[in-house]
Amino acid sequence: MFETTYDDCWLRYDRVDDALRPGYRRRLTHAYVSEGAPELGAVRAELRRGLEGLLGREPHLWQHPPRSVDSFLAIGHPEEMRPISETIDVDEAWNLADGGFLIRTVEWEGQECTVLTASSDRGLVYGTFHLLRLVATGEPIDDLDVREEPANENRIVNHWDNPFRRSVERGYAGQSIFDWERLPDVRERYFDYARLLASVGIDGVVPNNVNTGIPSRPTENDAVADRAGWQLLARENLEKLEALASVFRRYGIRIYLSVNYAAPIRLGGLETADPLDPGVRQWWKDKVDEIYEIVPDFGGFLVKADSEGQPGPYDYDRSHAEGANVLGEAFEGHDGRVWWRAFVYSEHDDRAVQAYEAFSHIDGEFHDNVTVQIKNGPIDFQPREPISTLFGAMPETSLGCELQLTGEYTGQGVHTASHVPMWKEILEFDTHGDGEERTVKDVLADVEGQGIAGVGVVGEDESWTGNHLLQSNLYGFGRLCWDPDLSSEEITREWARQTFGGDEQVVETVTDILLDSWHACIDYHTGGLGLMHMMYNGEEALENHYDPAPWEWPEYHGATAEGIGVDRTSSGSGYAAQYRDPLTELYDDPESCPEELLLFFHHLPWEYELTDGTTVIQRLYDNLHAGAATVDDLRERWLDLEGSVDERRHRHVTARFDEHALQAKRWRDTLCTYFYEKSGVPDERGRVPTE
Ligand code: GCV
Repeated sequence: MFETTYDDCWLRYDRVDDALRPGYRRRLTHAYVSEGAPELGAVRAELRRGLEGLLGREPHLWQHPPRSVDSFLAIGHPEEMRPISETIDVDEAWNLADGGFLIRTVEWEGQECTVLTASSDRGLVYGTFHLLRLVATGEPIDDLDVREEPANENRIVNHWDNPFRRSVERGYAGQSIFDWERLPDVRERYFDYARLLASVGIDGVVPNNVNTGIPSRPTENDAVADRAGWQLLARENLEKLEALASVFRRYGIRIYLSVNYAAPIRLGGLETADPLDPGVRQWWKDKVDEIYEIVPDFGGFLVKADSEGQPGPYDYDRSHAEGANVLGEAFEGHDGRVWWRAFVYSEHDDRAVQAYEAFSHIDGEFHDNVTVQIKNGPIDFQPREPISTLFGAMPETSLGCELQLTGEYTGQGVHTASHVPMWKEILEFDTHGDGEERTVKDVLADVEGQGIAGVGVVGEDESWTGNHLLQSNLYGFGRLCWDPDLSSEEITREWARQTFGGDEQVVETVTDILLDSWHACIDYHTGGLGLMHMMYNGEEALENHYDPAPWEWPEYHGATAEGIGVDRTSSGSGYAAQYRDPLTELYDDPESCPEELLLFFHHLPWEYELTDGTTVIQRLYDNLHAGAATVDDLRERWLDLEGSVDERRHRHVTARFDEHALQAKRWRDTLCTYFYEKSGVPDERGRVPTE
């Protein structure tokens, strides 16, 4: 089948330095790998590919311990192979969490041996990628004592891809890679995508959009509007799903589906989708049983209900717990889970308070196999938001955190904006859940069935992500889900080293560009004081959110002639009161509210003085200018790498930076002009907007 060409991303496996090669070769040229599960096939294939690239020589793969060599690698389950069972603590290995692995340097019968073992097949895959990463980043492997377990039980990418139509909602990297028309024929690209995901520990993929009603073609004609996401539950499509699952399964990744809450009506021909109706319950149960007959390791459902036009339990006057539980019950007896999104609006005027209103009072009412999936902030993936109050409000529920890898509001695949530092800030945020220190990452880690979901970023584009530098968001997402204690810098360096090779100046420059990019993005998109949602929406609403248009949604920034910001304190919209103490107090008072969120929580006079004596309006001007200036600087730093980065990728990223720099100025000038027109207060530094 015809395949477009595409990048290897961080799995380039470029040849390691001459000086290091002999040491690695000695340890890794001979590999004794167990057989059996499909994942072991993936392990062997990756070793061949990776070591050939890195060391210039394919490894010899053995079915028994190689006797005539000094040193070898052994990969398998604890009791399967003597070099492993006789050198490591078998119980320790079996007790590792699903996906965890050990890599140790041992001596066995006079030979040096690097053993890699795990309690699950996917653990062996992750361990193999880990070992290859050590080599690719030039780390020593002579005396390994690695013990890794994923911090989050579920690590899932949610694609907003519209099946058959192959468009991607909020996707900026070309068409969907998933070709439902041709499935069950599988594409090479599925394997490579699975490799990328598994290499950073991702274990689940939802291949279709949560908006399941988007028809296959933009048409009013019902006859051809019959192939939308909700139809993937139909038997003929489940067979296609199994073909996809069979590829991802090799890498320990499970496939899920976004489903439509009205499926019993649309697909099953019932008259209702009321969750308390016995016929509806039975329909979901039968459907789930049918799925498992076809896809034995099916992961579960993702549901967007009662949100932005999607059907849901409110249609029948039922709560979200009642709505989700009928699906949860259908999964009883199967190893699957329902991911129920909390992205739900309510009647309240302020969108920020709405999800909490819909969900906090039903904490503890969800079935064991339902996870409530909460967006990181209360609005919608803005460059910076306060953390959703729901993370501190549902201790009795399995929670999932939903992050966005794609850049709907952060430059849409054009702007270089690393989300990794933003995610770190989110995961480290202290919710004060039980009146004690409880960061979001602790809240997540404490309950069974928890996890992190990320809205996907890849498409048919050669770079996968629309911009080579944004591959780092996919990489960083996986790495942080696995280990939220890694620093943004460690993750970004690791990625840059594997993606751009060992030239230290390139690695350092790329790392610094990415680490500085998020703050720049906040500054020129928002002014850095907690404003947000000032983008253009327009006619083609679903495809926009790129250009600045602060006049479109005045309720989000609250600018008047007197002041700016939205009163979300306890006496305002009440959002601050949804936090646990002492956060409510902290945000309620403009004196203690962190400056970066000040105007999210407070409506203040334009000339309100900040701690250093600068006024609000002046700080907005300054930050907007600083953001755009930083983008110019990031672009310059990238241009300096000409000749050190291959021409193809250098040209591609340069073109993105050219547009990024223009667009950052457009945001700066539009917002400065708008704030000036509203406030009448000129920039004391005399900078005049050009637009
Ligand atoms: C998938 C925002 C986005 C929509 C998205 C929605 C959601 O409204 O703009 O494109 O729909 O969030 O998360 O469900």
